[in-house]
Amino acid sequence: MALKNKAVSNKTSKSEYFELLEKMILIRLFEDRCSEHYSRGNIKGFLHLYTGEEAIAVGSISCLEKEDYVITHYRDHGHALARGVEAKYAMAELFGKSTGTTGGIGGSMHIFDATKNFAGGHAIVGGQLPIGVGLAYAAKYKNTGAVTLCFLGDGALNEGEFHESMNLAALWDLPIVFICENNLYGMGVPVEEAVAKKDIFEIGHAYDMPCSRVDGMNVLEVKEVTNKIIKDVRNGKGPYFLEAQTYRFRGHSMADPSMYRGSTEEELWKLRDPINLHWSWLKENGYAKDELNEIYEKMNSVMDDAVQFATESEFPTIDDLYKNIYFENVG
Ligand SMILES: Cc1ncc(C[n+]2csc(CCOP(=O)(O)OP(=O)(O)O)c2C)c(N)n1
Ligand SMILES: [Mg+2]
Repeated sequence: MALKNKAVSNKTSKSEYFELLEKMILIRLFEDRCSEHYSRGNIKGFLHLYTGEEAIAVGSISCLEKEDYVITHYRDHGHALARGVEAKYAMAELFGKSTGTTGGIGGSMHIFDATKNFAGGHAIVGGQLPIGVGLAYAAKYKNTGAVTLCFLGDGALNEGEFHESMNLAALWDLPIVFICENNLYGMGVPVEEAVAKKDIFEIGHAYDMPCSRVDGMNVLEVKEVTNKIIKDVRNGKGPYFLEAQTYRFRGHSMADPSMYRGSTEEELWKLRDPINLHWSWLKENGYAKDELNEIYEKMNSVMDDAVQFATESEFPTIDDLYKNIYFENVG
């Protein structure tokens, strides 16, 4: 495990550096509130938190334009917030309220916001991949210039549709970046017991797709690397496969006490907390002094508002269950 936070070239402005920090703290506090309200029974169903992995969504999504697309797996709160989905609508969705991003019908794993080109939140492992390829195909066909960032977990690497998606994306030279968030486990299964390829990013070679690995705990490195990739993809160089190495600081879901991994491993990774790493970098490089408490206060107040909004919103009605459904009467 590389423990150094690499310096990156100085093309990002001070306000952008702080924006990255704020976004990561926003996600961290959002997940803390989710955990609290799951325990209180206000959030029901499955809940998978993104705590520890914030730098990947924040660093990469910060490089996108408005017309670009983001699509992801079920651990989706971080990607949604990084893409600009407002915390109060995401929280209302988790509370199952009609003001949520999918009217309270989707829940934690299905946050969706067409106004932000955020195409979900998909609960089936690998299910987002062919849809992401479809978004990229549409962009190429319509010549919109949009790039699709398609996130997946290491667990999706063994799904057939991962390989079908990689193949079609490469065959058709589509403007898509696959970002594999390798957090070392798929539920409780260590990645080395599930994936035959040791250096995961090299799977891209099987499809003649350019590929590399990035430190997923270092927001500046993620930003710099994905920025270059996105530029190339936008300029017609075809798809890219990026492995981001990371770690989830909590169990797979709220129901998982994480008994399969050692506390030493967890503690070692927590030394590389992406928020602390970025904060230290900002201080060491003269960008920050003592603003951290103020940022936490500001983000905590965003969370207070989000929880209040979610609490005071109404549940959907029984009639809402029958809206937005495709069906064909074959009787
Ligand atoms: C097709 C399918 N198989 C199994 C599951 C059950 N399942 C939910 S999450 C998960 C593990 C996925 O791990 P990974 O992709 O590494 O994501 P992470 O939870 O580590 O972020 C599994 C097997 C599912 N949702 N879909
Ligand atoms: Mg995983």
